[in-house]
Amino acid sequence: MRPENLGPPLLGRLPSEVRKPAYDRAALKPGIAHIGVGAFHRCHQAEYTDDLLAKDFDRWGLVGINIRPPLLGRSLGRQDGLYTRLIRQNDEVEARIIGSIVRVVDSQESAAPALDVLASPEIEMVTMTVTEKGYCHVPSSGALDLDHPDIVHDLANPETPRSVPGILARALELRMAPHGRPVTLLSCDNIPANGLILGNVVKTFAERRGAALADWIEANVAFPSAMVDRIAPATTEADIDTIAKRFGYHDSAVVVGERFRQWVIENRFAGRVPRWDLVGASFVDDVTPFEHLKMRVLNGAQTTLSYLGVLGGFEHTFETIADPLLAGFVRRMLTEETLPTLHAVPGIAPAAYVEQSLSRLTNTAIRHCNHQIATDGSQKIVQRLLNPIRDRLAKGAGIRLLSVPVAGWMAYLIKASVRFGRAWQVSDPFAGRIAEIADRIGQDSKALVDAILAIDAIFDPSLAANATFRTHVVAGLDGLLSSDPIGFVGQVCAEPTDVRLKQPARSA
Ligand code: CS2
Repeated sequence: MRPENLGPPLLGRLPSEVRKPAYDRAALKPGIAHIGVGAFHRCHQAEYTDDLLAKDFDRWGLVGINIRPPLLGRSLGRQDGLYTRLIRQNDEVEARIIGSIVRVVDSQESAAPALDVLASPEIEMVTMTVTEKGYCHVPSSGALDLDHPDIVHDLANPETPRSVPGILARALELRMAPHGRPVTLLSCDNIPANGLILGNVVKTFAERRGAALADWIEANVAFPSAMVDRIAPATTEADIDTIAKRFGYHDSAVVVGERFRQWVIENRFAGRVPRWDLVGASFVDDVTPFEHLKMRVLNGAQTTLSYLGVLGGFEHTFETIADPLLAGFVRRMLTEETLPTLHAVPGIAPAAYVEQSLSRLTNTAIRHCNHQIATDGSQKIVQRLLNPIRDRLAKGAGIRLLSVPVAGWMAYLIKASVRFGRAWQVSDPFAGRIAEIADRIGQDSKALVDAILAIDAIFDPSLAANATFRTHVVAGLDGLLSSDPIGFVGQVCAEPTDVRLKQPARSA
């Protein structure tokens, strides 16, 4: 028999080891809207908000909105917004019910339900985790992609938008006339200068709707940048089973994360602000050094391990990093090539941060699939790999190690093509384009790299033209498409540092 569903009636009967909301949920008022209620949001912003409510500071309730699948009504909605947040650290398990989400809104079929919430005067903070591609920007430049099919649609039909920039611009238009209350739009995605990018795509869209809206946004809307961090993979059936077996109830919205969490938010707000800084978040003047550190080190390691891991036959991050050769590679890449590109970060010693990040990835209870991290690589490699590569090239420093995962991303998509035997299924906005290149060109690494580097939405033309970069990526792709990709990584590791740091003699 299926155990009882989680919901308000069950709260008083849960095992004592499961922590419950320490505040009166009935007293909460919607004040924050979040777009993109996935595992990460449930494990991060919603938990910080739950902490804040437990401190009895204000009555901020969260309204969770999904504009893409999955439906929220079927899981969180049926549980009145309640769900379990499990912290798993190897053998340790810590369960807590989060109560900060007071309402969920499914807006996949039409933007209207989302617009109702976002335009309402009681909402003063809108946070979002809509994935990198949700911003409809050109990854290499940050500009709004005016050729994006959803943007083309939304500019033609601004009252029935389907893209994030279109929905936000429409919501702001609906706020402007009736009540004009200011609002903060806070991006929580892993894109560099995420507040700037969000502000840029929304304002570019709004300008096309007229000067009045653009001017109102300029005066009343804030777009702070933020760095968010916690590893929280997509929920699996096994996680739902864990709750049933260990605690005796059914929770289809459970989320599993590591203990580590971090949230650094630029101190640039409009309207009232939830005091997340009272519960562990930091409000700072400049997020840039924090976001570079996190995206280049932690995310850079994850991306590297995901591609090398899939090519080497590993399923999860923790299994990939358990391979001494791959662990050695990623540590050297981060220490020798990535770290020198970082600026001082207040209170964080970079070398210790590398070790802490690598150690987080060894957590055997966090079953983060390599294919999940490998998803949408075209939207991730700029900030995780290409930006540090560009910084190093500008100083004449070596990039051989950082070039390997760039080739890894290419190999991952190439091997998904028909010509390369459809090794696995992939999801990336550029997957079709790269499969077409692979099908056309076949095994010639240099020709493959030439064609892929010509995609200027990912590779800015000056980087693509750099002979050192091209040479290393061609060598990397040759090695990773060979029958022994991990052997190739071993060869790269076996070469002494001074050789790696030399400029290659050959040019492409
Ligand atoms: C991961 C991130 O899937 C991915 O791209 O690299 O979700 C990562 O786990 C988070 O950024 C950690 O904070």
